[in-house]
Amino acid sequence: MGEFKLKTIERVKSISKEDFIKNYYKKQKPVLIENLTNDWPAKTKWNLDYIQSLAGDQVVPLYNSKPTKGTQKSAEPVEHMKLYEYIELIKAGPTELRIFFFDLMKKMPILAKDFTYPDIGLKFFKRLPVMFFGSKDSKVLAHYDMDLADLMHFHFHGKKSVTLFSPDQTKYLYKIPYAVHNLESIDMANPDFEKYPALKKVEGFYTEMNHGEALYMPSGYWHYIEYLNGSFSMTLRAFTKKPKTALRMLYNVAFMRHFENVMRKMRGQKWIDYKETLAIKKTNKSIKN
Ligand SMILES: O=C(O)CCC(=O)C(=O)O
Repeated sequence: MGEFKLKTIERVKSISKEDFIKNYYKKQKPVLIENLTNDWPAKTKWNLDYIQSLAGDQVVPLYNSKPTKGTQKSAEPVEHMKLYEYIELIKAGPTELRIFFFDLMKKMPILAKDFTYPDIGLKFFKRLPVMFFGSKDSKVLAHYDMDLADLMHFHFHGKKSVTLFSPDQTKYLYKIPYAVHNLESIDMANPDFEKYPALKKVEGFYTEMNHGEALYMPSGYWHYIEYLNGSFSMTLRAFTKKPKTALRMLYNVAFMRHFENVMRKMRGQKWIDYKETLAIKKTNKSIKN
């Protein structure tokens, strides 16, 4: 067992557009901005009670942090629950169950009145603000977003820890082919360097997010997240302007994820096992070279 080499993510109180572009966006370097939401109504309004007051009867899919098996799709909910009841659950304490990619404009559009898109030099895609919920014991498996967007991630109500790895660390992370996550048997909180020797080489970034704080996660960055108590987040995304990245995004979204689901349907667990063996072989080879 061991610990990753992690640097603390730079933290600023506020930032100008010029500073953000020059020192973080252009360098594709993460930064945590404490006061980016200071002029948002959300900063004072958004908490679990408020979301609960808007929940009505809506039912939400819930995810845990276990890998999906056999012929299941790569991300499948483990159960469904009324949002109101789910929020009661995360208020009460530890649970693995998370809400993932809750489409704010479709499911709770009234929340769009409570925030504005920061004028920071990113061209945000305004149709897709998404929300995430969890509690102590909720873990988000290490992954990067397949649309390779630059992400501005905001946290509310409580606290969570975020570990990031830049795309150049992918070669050491035992990435699974045709997927955007790594080997799910790896405990990212307590990596086993004997079993997975390439992980010793991994370097990353770490921070803890509090209510109202914003974290810039550059395009293609891996994120591993642990909720430290009942809380929720929102991600705003800006698609890449770089042609090469745009092509990769298209491949991921238009081909890869469908191919993966077809292969799972056809070959089930055999396909998953085959890809895991390949990930181990390829990654271990990369440290020998
Ligand atoms: O914090 C979470 O629950 C997941 C966040 C995430 O994966 C994202 O913003 O892309």
